[in-house]
Amino acid sequence: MRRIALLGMPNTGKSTFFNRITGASARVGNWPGVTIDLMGAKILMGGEMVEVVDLPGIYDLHGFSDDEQVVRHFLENNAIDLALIILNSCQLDRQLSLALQLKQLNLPCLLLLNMADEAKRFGVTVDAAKMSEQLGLPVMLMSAKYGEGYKPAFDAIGHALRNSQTVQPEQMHEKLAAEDAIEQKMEQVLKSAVQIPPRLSDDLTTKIDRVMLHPWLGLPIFFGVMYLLFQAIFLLSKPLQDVINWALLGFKDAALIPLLSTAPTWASGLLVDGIYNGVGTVAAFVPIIVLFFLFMAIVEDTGYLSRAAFLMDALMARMGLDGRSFVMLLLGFGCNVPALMGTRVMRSRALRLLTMMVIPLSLCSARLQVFLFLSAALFSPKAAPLVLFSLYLMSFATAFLTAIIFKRRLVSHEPFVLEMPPYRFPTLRQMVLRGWHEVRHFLNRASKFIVIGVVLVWVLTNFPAGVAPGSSATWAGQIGAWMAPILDPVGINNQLAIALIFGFVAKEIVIGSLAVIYGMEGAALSQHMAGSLDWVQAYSFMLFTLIYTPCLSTIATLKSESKSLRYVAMALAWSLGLAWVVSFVFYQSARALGY
Ligand SMILES: Nc1nc2c(ncn2[C@@H]2O[C@H](COP(=O)(O)OP(=O)(O)OP(=O)(O)O)[C@@H](O)[C@H]2O)c(=O)[nH]1
Ligand SMILES: [Mg+2]
Repeated sequence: MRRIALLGMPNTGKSTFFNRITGASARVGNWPGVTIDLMGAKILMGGEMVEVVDLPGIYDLHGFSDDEQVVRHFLENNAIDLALIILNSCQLDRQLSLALQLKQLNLPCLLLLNMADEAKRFGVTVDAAKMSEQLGLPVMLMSAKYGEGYKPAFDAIGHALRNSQTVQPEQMHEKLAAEDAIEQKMEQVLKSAVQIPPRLSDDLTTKIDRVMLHPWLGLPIFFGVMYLLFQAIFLLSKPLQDVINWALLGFKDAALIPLLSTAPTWASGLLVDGIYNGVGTVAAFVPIIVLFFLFMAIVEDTGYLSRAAFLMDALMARMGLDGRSFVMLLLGFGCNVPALMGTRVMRSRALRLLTMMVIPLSLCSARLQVFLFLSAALFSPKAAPLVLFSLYLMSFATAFLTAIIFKRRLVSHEPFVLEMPPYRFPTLRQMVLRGWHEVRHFLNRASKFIVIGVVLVWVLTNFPAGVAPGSSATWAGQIGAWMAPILDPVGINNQLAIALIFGFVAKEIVIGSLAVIYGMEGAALSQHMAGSLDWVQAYSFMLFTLIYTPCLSTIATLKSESKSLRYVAMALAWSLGLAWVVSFVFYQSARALGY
């Protein structure tokens, strides 16, 4: 099969183009370093199957950050039929050198000058024909996001592919010591084919940034924006969640229970009390998770995250981190795994390790489900949002504390140069792709972890045979009793202890397993929990859930990204210890105060 590789600097629209040409839903965002790993997809082109590979952005072919290594490793191990070099038309003066470097690899190349729409807006003009003539490569001007010039570019790719010959890795070579020649060539091409005004006329970005990056107002505005965002998410998702709960309950009563009336008790118990209640309780949170990711995607795609990095950089530096670490913490609110992988753009290993140490404390959307559920069950509608807010604060507080404690061991001297991309606005198409991606991600996790988790919980709470389900004689009860000496002092009872064990695998299972343990779901489960726990216990449990350990996927990612078992063990031991101490202090103080 023939292969096309997408190469270029970060944030030039490679993934946007990849999504357009393959119909995939690769992550797109308006800051450098969104793609951190390769992603391939197959398409039919001129009657044959072609693999298109999206790669992380690179500044230089000889760069040494982990995402640049990914690209080098790819080039060293794969035959390529066509290199699509994607450049930002507005930054040709900085980016053309990479194209010339790549051309020296002796790969068949095609140059795509992306963001033609912005070039027009900012007053940059490019003569693609002249550039093509000078470089001896096909050059196409287009806009991957809005589709202008896409069709001719697509045809040109087909044409180039038909005329190209596969290049094996060992055939790629580069005449080194050609830096000067590259500079000269670049000057020449720029002079004859590109006109860049002395100042790019992006009034909009300048105007918005005058407010958003204001020395005093910047941070308050940032937190205000985040606050409104969360309010909007909760407001919009509540009715959706109610509809799902209603439908799930309706289906159970009208179809599932009658259908299983003749089945043996254990089978209907496993199917209804185990799988259906467990997965259903988790599924009710899908709308909020999807909305959450959509809103995050908007923030990401506008370029506001780069501003957040800028605003927080000085504060983060005091904790041994930098502005990018803060952005990764924010991304961790969605899911810790991509946030951990996003640290690949950092060149200093110490900085990377320190950032990866704090990311697992970021309150991810799976933990959010647990907190939404418990705060709605145990607190008044007025108090519940405050409870959630306090947990977000705790998430930051514990992350910062962790950084302060570990910064002496992990000292970095990497200077941080931040690029401020212009503001861009996501299109509906991009939003739909992103939303769909998250739904699929949930279904994937549901089928893997959540079903297995709730089935195991059901087994633990119903066996050995003959004991009363959920009683202290079950295996779950025995495990709970065994853990009691550690968890009693923090107010976590036996049932909650079982949920915590499974939360180790995936946090979604926590509420799923509570549904199974108590044998009910939805409103009935909330009411029951409200009757059997008081708010001090619930809050202590939430604190513990927030801090004690990230999920199994996060731990696996920590291991694969750090390549150090010792580091992972240290991160785990630290968070477990911290969780216990924080919950203990809270629980005992609250009790001492008479709550
Ligand atoms: N105005 C405009 N914006 C674009 C265009 N193509 C992509 N973008 C935006 O540019 C930003 C970067 O796009 P990505 O596709 O994530 O860029 P990338 O090259 O994959 O970036 P990395 O993965 O970080 O290397 C996003 O905000 C896109 O929406 C375009 O043709 N015009
Ligand atoms: Mg990308």
